[in-house]
Amino acid sequence: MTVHPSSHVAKPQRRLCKKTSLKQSSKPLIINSTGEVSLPPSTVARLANTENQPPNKQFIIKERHPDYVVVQSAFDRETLLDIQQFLKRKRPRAARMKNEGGDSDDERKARYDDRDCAVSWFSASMECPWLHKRLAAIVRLVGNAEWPLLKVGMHGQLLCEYEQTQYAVYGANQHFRAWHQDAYAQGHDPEDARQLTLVVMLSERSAYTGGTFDAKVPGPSGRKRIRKIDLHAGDVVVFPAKQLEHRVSVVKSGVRKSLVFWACDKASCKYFAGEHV
Ligand SMILES: O=C(O)CCC(=O)C(=O)O
Repeated sequence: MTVHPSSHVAKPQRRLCKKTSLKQSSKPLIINSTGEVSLPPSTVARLANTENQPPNKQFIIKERHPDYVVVQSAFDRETLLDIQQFLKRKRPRAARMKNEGGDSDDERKARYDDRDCAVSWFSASMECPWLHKRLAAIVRLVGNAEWPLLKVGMHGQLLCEYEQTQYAVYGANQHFRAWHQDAYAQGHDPEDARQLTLVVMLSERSAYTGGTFDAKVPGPSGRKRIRKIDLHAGDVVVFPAKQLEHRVSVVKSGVRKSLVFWACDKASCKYFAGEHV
């Protein structure tokens, strides 16, 4: 489990009110007075085109497993470039892990030395609404369709909260090799409200070696076995946060980048029971 540096309250990290041209970038980023990053018109048109498709045609399922689903090219090359542009403003720092030790529920969680990568957190809904919209659509149309863990409102909208989005960067020899779940049904931390996880692969397969996304799934005999999930840039792996044990193996060369997006339900979490609700 990754410890979120702040609470679930989504806050933009910085607010800029001008047109910013990034170094080494051919495309300018348009940042409005509330700090939101606007999309280039070409991306707006592409995304609108996708949203007009019937729900079952919006996303291509590349792999369906009882414990996870892989959405193929949920973000195309152009949109990935727009995401990279947005992320250039972020300054990822060494990730922290939670393990308070003893026999608390945190014993289940990964240890400090089992992870070595850099992360940065941002509110997708506030800083990059088009990205948030696409991720939330995957939660609704893929994740919650597969595992109906989130309540649905009268108009089909999900009654859930979204945690801040994690941007992770793994250089050579870095990893998240600790087997972990993103949340625990018996856990007492705010993160245990996570119900569905989306991991977005940002890097091309040729950009790094190693760094596989591994899942522990039941084998034919019932014993768990390791499955290396093949992720190409733009693919998204979706899974129930309180169910799938997973890890990222050591990156041998190059740089691997990902986003992790969580849809949460406070009612599913002991932390928010009683006085915390
Ligand atoms: O970077 C990834 O592919 C997954 C990261 C992860 O498992 C996590 O942050 O919990």
